[in-house]
Amino acid sequence: MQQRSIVRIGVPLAVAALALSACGSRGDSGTTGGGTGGSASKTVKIGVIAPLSGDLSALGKGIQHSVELAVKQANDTNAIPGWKISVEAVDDEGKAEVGKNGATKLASDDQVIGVVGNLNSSVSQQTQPVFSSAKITQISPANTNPSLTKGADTASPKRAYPTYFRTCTTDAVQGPFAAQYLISKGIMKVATIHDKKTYGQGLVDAFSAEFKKGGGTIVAAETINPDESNYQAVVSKVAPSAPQAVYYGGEFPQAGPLSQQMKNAGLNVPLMGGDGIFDPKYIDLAGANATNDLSTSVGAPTDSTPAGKKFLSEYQAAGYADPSAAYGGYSYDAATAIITAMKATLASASDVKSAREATTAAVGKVSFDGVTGKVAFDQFGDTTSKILTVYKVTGGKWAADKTDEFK
Ligand code: ABU
Repeated sequence: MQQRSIVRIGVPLAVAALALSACGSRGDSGTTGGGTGGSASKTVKIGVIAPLSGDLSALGKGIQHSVELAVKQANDTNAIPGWKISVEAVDDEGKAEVGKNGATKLASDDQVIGVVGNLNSSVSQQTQPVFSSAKITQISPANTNPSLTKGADTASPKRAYPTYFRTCTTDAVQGPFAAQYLISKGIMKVATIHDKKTYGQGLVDAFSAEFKKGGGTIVAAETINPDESNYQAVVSKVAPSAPQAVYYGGEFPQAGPLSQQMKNAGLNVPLMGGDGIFDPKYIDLAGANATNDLSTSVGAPTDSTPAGKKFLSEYQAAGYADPSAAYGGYSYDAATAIITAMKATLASASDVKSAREATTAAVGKVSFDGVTGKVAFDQFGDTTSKILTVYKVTGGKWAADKTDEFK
């Protein structure tokens, strides 16, 4: 038998905590402890905090199930003798306030040792202090805004929270990688548009600085309101500057319709964005004219490495209802980092809470070959990996065009 639970946090904190029991290893909604846990007598929890409902839920569920897979495998191999690991998933809806309430809920659970999440940088800005106060390790598989690790003053970087880590690289790398790619293709005039959120604005800033440094010209710089779906006004402002491409900072629910409305208005140039648009739903939303649109995403394509292929095959065999999506490998590696740390810190611990601080310290020292490559963290909590991929919409799918390490 496995413990399954789902917790959805509303504003104000309206908690619907539903505890279910189920057999088998499927985890198509809510949360699965997974695995046998051997003769475990004590329980430790890894939290997941991500959008499990709303526009970004496909990404969030990929995060949740990838953590569940890592936990199930750890329990099946009795990775931490005497302890059974279970997963507690909380829906942050991709919203800052909901995320903060969810973090508070997880932090109040004495069995939680670490969490994987959030997806959105703007949500993690609210959850970081909550987890830090509770000495709970937080590893994001998807946050790319640089300030989360290095603080707001990038000229004088200072670790923001000792409990925060991420397995994905940052927009300080992703934005310049995109700029260098466009310049290498002879695209020297670009219009930028962003959604005014932490991730989107930061990504456009990083892109623009590198693009100008490389001799390119930002011919227009506009913003959209992410709560709206009609972008005709911004397209009309950008089109007269005759850009060769539009660089968008934000996520696919807005980027897809923006691409479609650009093309329909005669602005028939590629839209390029970051990992926030790297999802099949972008192509569905953008429509037939999305061909040749571009995105970057963190790491190498998961199906391009032996470790990635193994992960995808095990994920599929586990029978989850949702794909692992853009951040599955990064989530699996984040959970593995916490489990690796727990192997040392729980061996002699009588309870979870007293092992939290040591677990954070141990996470900071992990070094292993994961699904996404070498998993290790620098002094800020950032991944040491700087590999990125440019994807191009080709034949109705995202196809990898260039994978490289950013230097
Ligand atoms: N990295 C893209 C989406 C998540 C974020 O807000 O950082």
